[in-house]
Amino acid sequence: MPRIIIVSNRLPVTIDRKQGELIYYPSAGGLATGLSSLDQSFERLWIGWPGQVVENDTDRATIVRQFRRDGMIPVFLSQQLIEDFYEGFSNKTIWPHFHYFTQYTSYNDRYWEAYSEVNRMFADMVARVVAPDDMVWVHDYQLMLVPGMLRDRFPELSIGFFLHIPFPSYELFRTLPWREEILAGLLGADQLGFHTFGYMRHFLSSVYRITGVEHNFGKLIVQNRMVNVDVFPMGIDYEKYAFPDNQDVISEEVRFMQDYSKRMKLILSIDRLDYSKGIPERIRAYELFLRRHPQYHGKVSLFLVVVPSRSNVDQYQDLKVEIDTMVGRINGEFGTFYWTPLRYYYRSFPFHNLVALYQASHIALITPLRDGMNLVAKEYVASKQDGRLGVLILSEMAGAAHELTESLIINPHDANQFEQALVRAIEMPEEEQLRSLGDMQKKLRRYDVKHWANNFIRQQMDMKRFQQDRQTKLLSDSSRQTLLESYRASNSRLLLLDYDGTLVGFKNEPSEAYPDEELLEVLRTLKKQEGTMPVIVSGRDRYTLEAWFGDLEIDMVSEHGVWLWSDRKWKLNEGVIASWKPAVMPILENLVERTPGSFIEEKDFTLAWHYRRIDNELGANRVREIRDELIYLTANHNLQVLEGNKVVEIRNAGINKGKAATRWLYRKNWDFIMAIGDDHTDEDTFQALPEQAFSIKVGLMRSTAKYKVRSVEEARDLLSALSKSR
Ligand code: GDG
Repeated sequence: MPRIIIVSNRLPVTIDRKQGELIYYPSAGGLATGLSSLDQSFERLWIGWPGQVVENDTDRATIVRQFRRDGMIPVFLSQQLIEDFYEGFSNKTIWPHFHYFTQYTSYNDRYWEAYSEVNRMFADMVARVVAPDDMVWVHDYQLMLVPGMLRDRFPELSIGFFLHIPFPSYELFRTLPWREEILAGLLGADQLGFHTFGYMRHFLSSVYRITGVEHNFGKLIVQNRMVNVDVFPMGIDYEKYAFPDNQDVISEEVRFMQDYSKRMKLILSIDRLDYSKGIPERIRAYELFLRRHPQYHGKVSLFLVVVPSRSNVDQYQDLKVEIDTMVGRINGEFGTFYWTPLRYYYRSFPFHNLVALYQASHIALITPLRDGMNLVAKEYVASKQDGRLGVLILSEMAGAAHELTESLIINPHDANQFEQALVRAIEMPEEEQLRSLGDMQKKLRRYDVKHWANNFIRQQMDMKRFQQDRQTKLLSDSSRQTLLESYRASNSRLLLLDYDGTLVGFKNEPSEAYPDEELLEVLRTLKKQEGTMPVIVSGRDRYTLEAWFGDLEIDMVSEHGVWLWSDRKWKLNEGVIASWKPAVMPILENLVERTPGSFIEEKDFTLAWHYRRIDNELGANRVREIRDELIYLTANHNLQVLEGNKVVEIRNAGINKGKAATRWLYRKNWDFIMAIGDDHTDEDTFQALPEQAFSIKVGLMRSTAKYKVRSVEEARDLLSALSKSR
């Protein structure tokens, strides 16, 4: 039976001790609900920290046994590791940094070591239980190294990762001393998910700038493995908030508040104590509102719920003092014997009371300075059933703002806009409130947490299948054997060999990619074999090819087929002209003027603009810029514009490697033909081959070739085997 192994910092349970006895309560958070709705044919296993330090071996054994029954496996952490890994690196380094609070980022090697150690412990636990067909789904910023650690040990394992907090812009991410390690950890996954397109974009840009790996529509090739990066906005358990059961368990206190809401416009604010949530900014905006609008005094009240969190971290203690002081000041200044403008609760509420608060409040103020998604905003909207009214004022800095577009969206730093939104919310006509709520509810119902979890898992499964499909073309040991035998058994053999990216790897400077002695020796040996004809089919200029291979006396194609070299002479292909060059050259020169690091390569009948040493995005923008101009010119001169790997080439139409290859293909009745190449210009060669030929693509990208090899090394290895097989 296929299994999903969830790996998250916390298990969905709370452990407690009553009269010395260990007890635990399952806590159904959003993630647990989403997962429980997955196709029942999946078995589930959850690995995580149980939320308590447990030192005693007997207690540990009891917990392991009890948890096992519910499909959970605890990872026990010592007090020191919790301080350094959880409170330290996770909450004093990654959390502030990824939420743009770099002034709070702690750069501490001990924290980093603990972070690596705990990630290793989680990866070890997965390794102990995982089976080859399992899918692993790792969650959040505390465990970013786990995918990479698992990949090192299980090259074929299906691994997903979801980040619940923002991924910061490259400019911020780059300042972390551990940036390479973090990216390497994350890129161990087959699929990476983010709440918004913005976070995904930041991630892809960081990957490109730091590791040099480029993406194509969110797909990356990392060490010959394809990785899918996509947006999966997390939803809520809609039914649970829209139609809560057991409403009679609501406390007296909340009942009082429900009555209160009949006399007063209630404004609800609810968050964990966290500087990212913008609580002081919110209170300040409320103060401004009270100051500017005395007409609302006695008619509104802000219920400020702050849920205790991370109280061991200094900044959280400071924040608490700041909030306490502000609340005291406002109530002292504006409050009357009959009216408290701000009611402040520093604690959490049981679920049913929370929903009752959502239902009763007229306005919700959800205005974080940064927030990955923010589920409270979604829960508030969902709770407004049966004609209940409500207005959501939502920060544009929360991931949820991308979906809840019918709310009043504000910039939490702009106190004036904030204050105006409050007035608008108080005065908003009922029909408008109902319309906005209805529109948002439709989206929340459809894209709920079950949809989120199913969608992530389904795409992860598709990704695995896709990777396997690509692997099916890989030259297996037995196909390689067949190829070698067929080579040995034949008398006339044609080898069409691309050069750059096939026989040698790419270099920043094209002239540095010269052939090494080992390669020259293989080519020499092949050439000497009776009946073997190696031909180099390249896009390079003829002077370079002649200088490098002229002495070997092997045939060559240069400039993708403009020149053909046989019997120590170059022959020009018919119909090519160079009279168009003066018209195109100034366009490319202008580009070089404006783009330091790019350069023009002039061949006899081709002009190429190379941008491999400059920022890829800038290069791509420049290409877009000149495309129109070039298309106009090329139509008049019968030219073609080809966009290659960080190069744009302009040359005569009708010239390509496939056409050039036919000159050799039909020269003889070959009984063995093999073509090998790495980029799309080689596809023309592959397509020109007869059915029985062996076509081989270097790399895993899509190709019409019959077989693929993973790398230049594998391609050379094959060629070397051919050279030794006769
Ligand atoms: C991270 C990201 C992202 C809150 N107070 C009480 C209470 N809650 C529940 C809410 C909600 C959850 O806690 C809070 O979720 P958020 O999404 O708002 O925020 P984080 O905990 O910071 O979560 C965040 C999320 O991951 C998911 O990916 O949205 O951006 O920071 O469900 O209902 N529940 C109860 N009493 C309370 O007093 N019972």
